[in-house]
Amino acid sequence: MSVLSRGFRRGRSQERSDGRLPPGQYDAGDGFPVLSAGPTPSTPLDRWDLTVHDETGERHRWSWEEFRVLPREAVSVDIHCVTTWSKFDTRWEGVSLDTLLQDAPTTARFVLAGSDGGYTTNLPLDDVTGGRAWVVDTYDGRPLAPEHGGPARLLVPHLYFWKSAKWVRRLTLLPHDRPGFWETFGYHNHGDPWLEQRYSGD
Ligand SMILES: Nc1nc2c(c(=O)[nH]1)N[C@H]1C(S)=C(S)[C@@H](COP(=O)(O)O)O[C@H]1N2
Ligand SMILES: [Mo]
Repeated sequence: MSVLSRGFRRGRSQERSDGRLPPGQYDAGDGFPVLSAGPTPSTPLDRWDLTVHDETGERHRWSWEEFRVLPREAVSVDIHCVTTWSKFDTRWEGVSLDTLLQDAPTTARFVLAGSDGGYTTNLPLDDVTGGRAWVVDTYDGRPLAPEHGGPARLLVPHLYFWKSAKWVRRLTLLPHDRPGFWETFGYHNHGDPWLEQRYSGD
């Protein structure tokens, strides 16, 4: 028993030699924890849409069929949850935010992602453009599971994973920053895992 649990702990806390484990994180290995602040919503695909808003109203809307034929990218990235697990080489497919936001108004400097169920999270536009963020609908070659944000979630792997809003439906472009759900409850406004920006004040 003690041998097993010691082996397990050593596995969990193992340092990577390649410098890909941010400070204070452990490698979750094959595990993929589910972290949701509420129940898993279920929106039928024929009622699903993704919209881009600014303060003057809706600028774009894609139905599921329209979203599915946008130019797609496959990405393999490491993800880092503020609760200290990291997962390496996760494989996703979806649409780059560069594609979704390509004619964003020049006044926009922030985006507030909004999800089915009411979750929100805020990001600087600079963090979600330049090939660093996607709306993904495929994980490891299969449709994204509902508990992991299916049919589609935001993926912003260079920030803590709470910024990757599951069940995303709306991207609101803003000239000024507006804190989202966890940011209002004390999480760091930016959330860079390499700087350990876990909580406000870090
Ligand atoms: N809509 C929504 N998105 C969310 C969350 C949530 O509660 N609701 N939790 C966030 C947090 S804290 C993390 S760590 C990841 C967890 O994603 P996973 O459940 O696929 O591991 O989703 C993020 N996106
Ligand atoms: Mo998290």
